[in-house]
Amino acid sequence: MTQTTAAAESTSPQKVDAVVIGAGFAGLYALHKLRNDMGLKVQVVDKAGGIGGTWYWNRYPGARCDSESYYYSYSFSEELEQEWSWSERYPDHNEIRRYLTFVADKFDLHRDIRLSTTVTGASYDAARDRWTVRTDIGQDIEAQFLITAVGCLSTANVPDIPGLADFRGDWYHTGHWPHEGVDLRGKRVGQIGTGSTGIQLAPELAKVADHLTVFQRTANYSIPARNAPLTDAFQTEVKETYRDIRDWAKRVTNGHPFDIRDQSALEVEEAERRRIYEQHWDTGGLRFRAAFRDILTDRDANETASDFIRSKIREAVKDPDTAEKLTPTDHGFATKRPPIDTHYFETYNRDNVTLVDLRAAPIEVITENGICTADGEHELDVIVFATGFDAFTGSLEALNIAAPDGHTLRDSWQAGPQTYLGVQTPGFPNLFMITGPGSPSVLCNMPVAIEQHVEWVAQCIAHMREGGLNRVEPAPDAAGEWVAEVNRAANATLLPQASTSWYLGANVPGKPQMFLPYAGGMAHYADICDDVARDDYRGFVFS
Ligand code: N01
Repeated sequence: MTQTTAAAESTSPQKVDAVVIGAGFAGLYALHKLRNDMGLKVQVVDKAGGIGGTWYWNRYPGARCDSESYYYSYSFSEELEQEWSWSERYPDHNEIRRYLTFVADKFDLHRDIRLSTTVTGASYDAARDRWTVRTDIGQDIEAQFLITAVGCLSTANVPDIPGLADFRGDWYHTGHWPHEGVDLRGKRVGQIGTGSTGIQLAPELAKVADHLTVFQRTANYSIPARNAPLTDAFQTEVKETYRDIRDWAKRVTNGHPFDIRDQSALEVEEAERRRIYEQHWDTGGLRFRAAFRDILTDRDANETASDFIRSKIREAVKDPDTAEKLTPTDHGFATKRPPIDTHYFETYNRDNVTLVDLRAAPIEVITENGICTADGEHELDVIVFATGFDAFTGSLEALNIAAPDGHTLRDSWQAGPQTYLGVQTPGFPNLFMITGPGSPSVLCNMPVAIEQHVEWVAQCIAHMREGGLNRVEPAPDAAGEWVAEVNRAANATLLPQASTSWYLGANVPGKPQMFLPYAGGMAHYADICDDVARDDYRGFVFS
């Protein structure tokens, strides 16, 4: 081959049927479905150096899934279910990456995944109905379909605190934890943030750091995870009943195969209510939410659950002043995503752990020596930001995807994302989002939400191919009505009442505030999607 031909080949676009951005749970399944089941030519790209999506990046001490391992997994292959065995009730990040690697090996996925490749932009040629996806490795990729599988929680939110650049120690965001780990022995560590991540992290940091100072803005509820190794008997039972487990996960609100008790918290006597809460507390994990049917819909019912957990915090934390600071009073249990923990509250009984209440003394500045609050300076060697993500929209907007009229997603979503079913947005033909804003996503056990979306998108693409259709996008009216439905569903719950929640975009300064996931329940949502498809893809415009 001559040099000129080689240069021309390296710059001429790669041509495929579909580009998938992201190689986590969603991207891997999209590749398998579209390529292995449907015969499409697919290219997956991911800026990470390995597969795993969120689990490639989140390697902070204590990083572990809050869904239970046996159902935080794919259901599409019975063979896979039988071949893979989970070791613990909640898988840690290492085990999840091993699982996804096993999946990628088994279904021969690696050969169509380009890692360490960042998408820098995408534009649509309306004359040819083709997306051109630009990357930082120089070669464009052309495809009829562009599918984002970038996750809902992928863009780190590092708060803009003055002085960070002056800090002489090291600082990390949990979502970009160094793969080689961080040696915290003998160090004074400051942790900002007490969401699900911070609550997993603090007990682990406290075990190794010389001293841990936790900077808390909002006190949080948490339920003991009660993690434990899975017994052989349990694993056998799961494998024998997997079909029932998967069906169960699909017919319930949150994609977790357990039923919510069909009783109001207000229907029972106080002693009986306490007994039921104790029972669920002992079971541990997200199952606690299933104690009564109205914990998330009735303020008084919610208060009984909130009060129960407050009493547990006061029992666990020996110093009454620290216990009071750790006790949430400004929002109800589970109106923000409920964390689960392993000895989180007990961690504050250690001599090497201090809690700083930022409501009483806010952070003013980061100095070269540490963090200065209104009460004075806390000297630190390391600062860890467990401050969450620019959820739902951050990663999508960063892709710099432009519609045929030149508007980017960021331009179009200035007042908040407008999507139809969370799967497409008007003006962006043949762009599909897996677990996009306006779909149940984070309110559901993610693999259940992901499989449903991938399968629906695949079905839509098959419909287009069978009908000789080149282009699909939602009608603006359909998106407007769907946004109204997302708001209606949210307002039927207590979820929008937690005013600092990332469900509302409230954690990122300047972000438009609207309730972003669909709270109408996964099973109900899947029925709507199926009904739309049966009704000739009502609300979508094909050409
Ligand atoms: O982030 P968060 P996260 N100054 O946004 C605080 C998923 N997840 O990474 O509440 C001081 O919930 C902020 O305070 P406040 C799960 O869906 C899953 O913990 O805004 N503090 C809060 O305490 C989860 O919900 C798993 O007042 C600041 C914290 O930082 C989602 O990821 C494990 C601040 C951020 O909490 C996000 O959780 C972990 C500031 N300027 C996470 N800015 C598994 O299933 C923010 N904070 C394994």
